[in-house]
Amino acid sequence: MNLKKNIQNIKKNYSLGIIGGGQLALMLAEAAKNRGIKVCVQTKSSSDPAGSKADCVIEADPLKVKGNKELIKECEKITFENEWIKIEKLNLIGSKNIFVPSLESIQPLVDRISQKKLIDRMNFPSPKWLSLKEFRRLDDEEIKDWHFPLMVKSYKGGYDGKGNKRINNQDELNSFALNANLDECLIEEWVDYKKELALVGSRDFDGNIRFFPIVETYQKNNVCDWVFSPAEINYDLKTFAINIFSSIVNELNYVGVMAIEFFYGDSGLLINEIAPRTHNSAHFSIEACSSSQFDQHICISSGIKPPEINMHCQGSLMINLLGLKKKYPLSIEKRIELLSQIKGSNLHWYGKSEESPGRKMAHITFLLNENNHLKRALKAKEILIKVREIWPSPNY
Ligand code: AIR
Repeated sequence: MNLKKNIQNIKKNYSLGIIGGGQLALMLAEAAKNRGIKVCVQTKSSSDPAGSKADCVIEADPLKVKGNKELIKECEKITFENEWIKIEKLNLIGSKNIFVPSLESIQPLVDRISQKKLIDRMNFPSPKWLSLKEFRRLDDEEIKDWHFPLMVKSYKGGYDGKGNKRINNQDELNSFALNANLDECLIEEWVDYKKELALVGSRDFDGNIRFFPIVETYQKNNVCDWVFSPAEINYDLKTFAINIFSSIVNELNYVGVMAIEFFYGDSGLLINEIAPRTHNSAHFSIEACSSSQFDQHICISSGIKPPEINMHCQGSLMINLLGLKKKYPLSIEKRIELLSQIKGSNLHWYGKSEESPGRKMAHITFLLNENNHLKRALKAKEILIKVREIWPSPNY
């Protein structure tokens, strides 16, 4: 497939189409603009975040084939900003070679069960799991290997902890199972990890893999609260994570940006989740790196060789700004004004029309120039306190 030729010789109106129009599509569209690449976005409304930066908006539900077909008509290549897609329907459209990453390569990643099966097949460590149906059939002997608390997760659509539930005892499990669709849930062992880590990288059409620094992420109520980069980890751990990433993208012949979230603790490194897209844990790369995750994905999906990735500062702190309750005393305008006054702040406002508790409304990044981890961690703590005085994490 000669993508380079496509880009120089564009026959359609837009180089790239993006299915979905949230904040990830917004930041992809911004990166495309920086490179003079024209993008068209398929999203429900042109007032969705990406609508303001895209060169064209197809106002259609991203899951509807009619809109997908229109997008395909307009764009040389099509990419995704999230994995809530109906691959079976896209497969039927008959323009398979237009998708980057390919439908085949994301197929095993779009639902949790097929992801887990892939991880198991490759013998990579991850929390023990069973489908809820299988779990309910365990006999008295088999169930002894499982201990409460347990985690139930829905197969699909589970992002930011949506569809996850901690189950503390047998009664809770029984009442959960009564109301749940057993075919749509899995049970996972509870992991007492010390840290959460994430690795985001890209793979281009020639098979070259590039990485952002491994980061430490911190979640509150299952949603990412802040991301500190680089994580303080030893060489072996870093190499293991990089090996896992490379093996997975190579196995799938995956092209584009991918993210892997890990737990790290007494059981070592465990894969938590794989996201076939740009990811919250690499937003810091917009300011901190020579090429951001969005730039990498835009380049690769429109057939341009992506630049190498270098971090041009010692570290960074990215803080998510999640929607608060209506009665929060500071207006959004005031919060933005105060946050922008903090020295070194880089605020990214997503332009969502409605603030609801926990919704990702914006993020703010600070570069850290202290020359050792401890000093950076102290500085990050200081910044986090300042930011949270203005815009706290929601307590639902
Ligand atoms: N997203 C995709 N997967 C995980 C996340 N957070 C981003 C995408 C999507 C947006 O979140 O950009 O469009 C949806 O945000 P919301 O606030 O409408 O739920």
